[in-house]
Amino acid sequence: MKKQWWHDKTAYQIYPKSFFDSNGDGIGDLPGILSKLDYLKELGVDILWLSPIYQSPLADQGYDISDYYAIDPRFGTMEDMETLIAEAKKRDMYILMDLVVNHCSDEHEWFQKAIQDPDGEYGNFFYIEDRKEGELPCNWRSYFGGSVWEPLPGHPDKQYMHVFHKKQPDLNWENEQVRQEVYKNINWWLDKGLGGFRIDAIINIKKKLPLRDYPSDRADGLSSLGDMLADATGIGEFLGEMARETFHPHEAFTVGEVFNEKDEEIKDFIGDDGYFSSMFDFCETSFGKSAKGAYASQQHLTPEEYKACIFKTQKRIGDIGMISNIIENHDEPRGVSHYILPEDLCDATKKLLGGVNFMLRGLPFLYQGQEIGMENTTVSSIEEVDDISMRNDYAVALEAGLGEEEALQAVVHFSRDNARTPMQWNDGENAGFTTGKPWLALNPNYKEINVERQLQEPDSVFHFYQKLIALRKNPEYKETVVYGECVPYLEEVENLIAYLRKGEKTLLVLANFQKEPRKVELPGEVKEVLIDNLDGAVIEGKTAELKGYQFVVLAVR
Ligand code: TEU
Ligand code: CA
Repeated sequence: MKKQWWHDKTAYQIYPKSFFDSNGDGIGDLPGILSKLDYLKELGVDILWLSPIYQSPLADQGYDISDYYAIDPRFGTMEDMETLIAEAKKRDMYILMDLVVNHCSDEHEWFQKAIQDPDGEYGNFFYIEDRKEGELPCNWRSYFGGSVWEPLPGHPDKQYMHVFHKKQPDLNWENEQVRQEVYKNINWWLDKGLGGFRIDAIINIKKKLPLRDYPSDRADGLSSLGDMLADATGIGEFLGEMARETFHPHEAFTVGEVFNEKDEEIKDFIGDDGYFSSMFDFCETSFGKSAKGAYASQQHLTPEEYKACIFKTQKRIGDIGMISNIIENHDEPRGVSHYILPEDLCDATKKLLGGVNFMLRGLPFLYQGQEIGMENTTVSSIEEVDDISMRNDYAVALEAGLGEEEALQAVVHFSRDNARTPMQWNDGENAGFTTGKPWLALNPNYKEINVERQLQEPDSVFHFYQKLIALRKNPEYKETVVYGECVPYLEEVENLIAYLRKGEKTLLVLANFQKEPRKVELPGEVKEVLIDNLDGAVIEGKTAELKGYQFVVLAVR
């Protein structure tokens, strides 16, 4: 694997709408992010991924872009964005934007022109089919529920495709002109000094054509998109072209939202000359999800299930490239509420989970609030829910025969609002997020869990993450933490997650994922305890005595 400038960095995802509101309108914004740059620097992160801030009707919270060259006024101005890039640079930090080009907004000029003249130039920017209402061109189901087909406004005999919401029409990547427009926009942003992009929903850009039905997997007669996407070969031609024309000449850092890649494709995606620099590991986020819907999906992973997922990915990736590791993002439950069983949830396990994930080989991505251990929120009625995905999950649960309360409880764990509640800065009004009315209700636990308090407490979750990040930058251990091989250790021992990192030095990561203490045989003599979530690890010769939920990183000989 060739070394790259970003390998030793730590990344952090910001969900701008919920990060910090500078002007009291209840919506987080770019000046808000700017005012928190020093906080992020203190934590130690280097790369900041901003979820979309482009002009958008916010039908899917900015993942529906109506102008790729404009900042939505709710988030700020182009000048604010330029200032943020410049101020980040001064602090040796890099800004990533979200590249959302599988689809645009139905309010984008291209789609408006397509509506005016579906047979003209812009009609071919989208997938538009001649078909009467009630007759579907094919039976694909959208990710947010219902058919991917929707009547084209003003044309009762035509329908357009949207694999997400109907306000997110899919762009036709088979059309060379669409691809050139996308590349032009990417280069325009990179020329402004952007560090790179997180690339949204990218596996959807290649459709299996000609259109045809796939076997239906629910009572609605529709088929989920998985089979079609697995059939649609040739995405590499688009991605290779995009990389050559944009990312590679700029040495941009890119991280793809890639699902279901085959083993033999890993090299093409993130190998030395891959389409992207990195991609996220979704092995554990997809674990236990049911084809029937969220209501039938598994709500927590046991330590054994979590362990199996992380090692599966580590083995698949090996030295081919650098995967990006997460415990959560803006689409997922809070990691601490998903990968820790409710009876085990406490500061010690939050640190343990964070530590296990962070020390894996790969680029660690933190999500805002993770550094203080933010948890899933509480919801008492569907009316309180903003997330369009959760609203659909709820409808699917009702259709499956669940009662209203039962349906709510069955899907709320997966609500995307869990990760989108405003950042908890202090224990004051609205957790210090806004002086106005927050766009989404805060998690009521902000009185206990907030940044101000954790900055004061030396053993807080915040300071634990700060130590992990500092270890990744420590000149003595950096090479091993960044490049060292990840070798599972005592893999079959239940509720123990342990692995070695073997580089110039050897590190041993031990996580006792149970409340009972245990003894662990060590592979060598311990030189130093580098990280300890409980302080006071007992090492006697070649044995470590771990307390319940203890997590340690040991330098071993
Ligand atoms: O998500 C893409 C995606 O494929 C889904 O699996 C995602 O988990 C979805 O939220 C299901 O609940 C990306 C973005 O991360 C997401 O926020 C957007 O809604 C989506 O693309 C459309 O742009
Ligand atoms: Ca604001």
